[in-house]
Amino acid sequence: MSALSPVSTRLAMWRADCVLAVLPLLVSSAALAQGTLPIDTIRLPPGFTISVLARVPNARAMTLGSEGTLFVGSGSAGEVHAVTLPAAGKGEAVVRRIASGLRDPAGVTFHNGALYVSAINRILRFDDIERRLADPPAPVVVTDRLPSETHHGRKFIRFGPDGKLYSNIGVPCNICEPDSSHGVIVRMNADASGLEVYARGLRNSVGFDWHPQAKELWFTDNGRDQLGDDTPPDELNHAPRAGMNFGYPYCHGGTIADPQYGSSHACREFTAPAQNLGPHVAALGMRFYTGTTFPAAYRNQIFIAEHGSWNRSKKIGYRVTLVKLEGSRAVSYETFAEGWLRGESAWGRPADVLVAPDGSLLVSDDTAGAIYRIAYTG
Ligand SMILES: [Ca+2]
Repeated sequence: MSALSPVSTRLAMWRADCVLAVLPLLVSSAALAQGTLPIDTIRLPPGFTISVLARVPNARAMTLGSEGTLFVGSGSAGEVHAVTLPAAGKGEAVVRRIASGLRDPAGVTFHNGALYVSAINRILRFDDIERRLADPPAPVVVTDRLPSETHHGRKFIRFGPDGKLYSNIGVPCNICEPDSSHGVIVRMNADASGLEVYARGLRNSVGFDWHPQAKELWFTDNGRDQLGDDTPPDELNHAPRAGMNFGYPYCHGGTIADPQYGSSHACREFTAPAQNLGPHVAALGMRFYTGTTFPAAYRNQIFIAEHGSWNRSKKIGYRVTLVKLEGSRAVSYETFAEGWLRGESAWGRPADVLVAPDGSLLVSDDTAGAIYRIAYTG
């Protein structure tokens, strides 16, 4: 994201300051969902099928409520939507807009009946939301003290198995030596007290999840730009404990010294990625597959939404990839779903992945404005 012009900065500030317009609105039903998206051009492994579950404008991060409602954040659209999934995968999803006028509400997570939504420097909480989808409450401001830069300023938020609320805080630059509060993943109590850095040496992580059995954190990190088409890689990292440093801005991909900053710290000082991903693929959301309806080989393996490159002469990414683990070691990195990129033109961009209650894999797309459902039908 480039620096905002003064005019758009004023607009962003105005949007941040204005009273939230919380207007429930039935946006669409699945009857409209298939639309004109060329979904049949998506290529998947044998036995898998993809369909459009719902149309959701600018769909970014996804989370599930305890009663099964899918919540979807957005970027510049400023909206949050609730999707009531069809029972047993049949029938139509119902999409409701439950918040608007927010500043880049890209992150959503659910805890104790409440939906938490990030909005750059703020985290908001919508209490008892699943009982109030048609009449959403005004949000409670959990905190407004996260960093307010818009460059890498969207916050991906999740509650961890320790009950803490985790968020990325990206660096406000392409490459720079950040202060101690940027280039990190932080965690805090649900009321935003007790904030501490969990991991540092990141450029910008827009997706993380915990291994379903080991309960250890894994996260994607987006590599720097302007080092050529094929370097550095994006990263999948493993942070089993607090206090680890993953190398930015000194070392990229475990072995690549940064031309500007690499002389002051060696790569061996840092934790290398568990898996190097494609260069500039923009790895965003990731989830362990915890369902039971995909073949057993997928159980507890990692799906990654690759939003797609801009800083490359030939585009790559625009796909969903799969990293397989043996224990806590990554052993393969392969394409799972592709076809949003046709030549040098992309009709859609995966932003997040989530395992639905029925074991299907949901994929959000902020460009086509869609939630896809990938099912195994054998
Ligand atoms: Ca790194």
